[in-house]
Amino acid sequence: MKTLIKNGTVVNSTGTASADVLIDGETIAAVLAPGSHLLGFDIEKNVDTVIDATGKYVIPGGVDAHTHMEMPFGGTNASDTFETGTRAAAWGGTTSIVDFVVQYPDQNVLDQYHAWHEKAAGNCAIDYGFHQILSDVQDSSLVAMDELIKEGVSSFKLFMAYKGVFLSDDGQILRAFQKGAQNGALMMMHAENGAVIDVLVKQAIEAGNTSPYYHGLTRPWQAEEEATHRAIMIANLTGAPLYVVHVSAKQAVEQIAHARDLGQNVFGETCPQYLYLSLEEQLGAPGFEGAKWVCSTPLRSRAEGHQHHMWQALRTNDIQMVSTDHCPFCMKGQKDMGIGDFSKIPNGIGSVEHRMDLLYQGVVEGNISLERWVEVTSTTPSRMFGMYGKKGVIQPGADADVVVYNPNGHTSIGLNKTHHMNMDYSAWEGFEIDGHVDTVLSRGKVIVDGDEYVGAKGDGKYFKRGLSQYLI
Ligand code: DUC
Ligand code: ZN
Ligand code: ZN
Ligand code: ZN
Repeated sequence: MKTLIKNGTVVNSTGTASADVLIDGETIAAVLAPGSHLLGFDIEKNVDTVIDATGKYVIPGGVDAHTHMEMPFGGTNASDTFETGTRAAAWGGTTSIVDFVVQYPDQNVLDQYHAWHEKAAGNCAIDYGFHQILSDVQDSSLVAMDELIKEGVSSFKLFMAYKGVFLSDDGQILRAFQKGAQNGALMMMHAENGAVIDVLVKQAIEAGNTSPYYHGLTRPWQAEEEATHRAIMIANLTGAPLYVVHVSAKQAVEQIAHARDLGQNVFGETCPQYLYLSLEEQLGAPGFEGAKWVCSTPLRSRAEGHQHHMWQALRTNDIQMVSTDHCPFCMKGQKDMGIGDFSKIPNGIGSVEHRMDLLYQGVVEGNISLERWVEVTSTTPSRMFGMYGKKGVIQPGADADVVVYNPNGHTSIGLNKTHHMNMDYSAWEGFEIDGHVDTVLSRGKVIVDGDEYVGAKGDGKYFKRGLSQYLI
């Protein structure tokens, strides 16, 4: 099967050019001057399919490196399965995810890894890889880290919050980081001071402050800044590379920027919710509606300027990339467990479908360049997590994961508009995007054509990742 995407504007993180993209089977075979003939050979007459991308961008498919499909969490399961979540991702122009295998305390790391394969295999619309969450760092976990790297799991997430669920103490973090420094794994950190948060939460509930808004107030930026700093210091001490997930506070950004200025391998990820949404808007939501945006780290105050600062950090590379932390829950039957006690609201927002569009709106509004859009949503995630060459770039030899994006199209986001995630609300209701995902190819196969999903479950395959290709 040969496909020619002709007359488009190919956008890579390194630059933009008018070019045709020739796909042979699952792979990009050539990027050519528009209308070129190869050695007198008329390409267009010799392909099976021609996609006309006149006036459109041709970009590498999105790589969302932070998802939680069907994760057991907060007394329930994240509402998207690998099937529904990866299909929604495809609709939105994301062609790879890296999901988190969870080890809860007392669970065996490798058993969990195999269990995640069972959930995902044969169900995904797009390619997927795994990170491993370690909730209980013991000798066996450290041995498992070596084993998992051989399986293509080259990044490990630890938590400084969620006591009894995920929390590691600083000694455990040190040991895991020592292992990462030794075997080359990228260490990922949920950086919030859990002990401080737990007391603030208890005090708020006892004082009768039970509404969703208090979720944010009891997870203050100081708890994020302090934990980010502590993680950076433990990484510095051990020599492990560090990737801080879901950075929301501008003070945490400053910690990361400072460490980077000193030459340390420290990286930061933010999410669309920390660029667009705020604590004030959550406060303004009537009744229990604020639960829709309960996630951790929490939404931050717009008056304090976190969102503005985050866009800036994304431009200057103080923050390297944008993932979703896609962790969807329905209001009915899930989020509503926290009526009367915000601490019982399952933490998470669903965005896997909208990340490419939301960040493209950042291009339209002058917050990032076109090339930076591709870089933070596709190229850097691919390099960061050892997928570059195959994912995150339009070049010969890469997997033909390609999105034709129409800058003259429009996307209205909302529950009864574009919404394919398995949720009974949209955290992004009413967002209007001055662009549209027109066509999505996953390894050469068209899986989204216009507004129709034309792929099949099981199209997506496990991606065995290498070590990070982003280290200094
Ligand atoms: N934050 C969330 O919002 N959900 C899942 C776990 C996390 O760290
Ligand atoms: Zn987290
Ligand atoms: Zn997460
Ligand atoms: Zn559409």
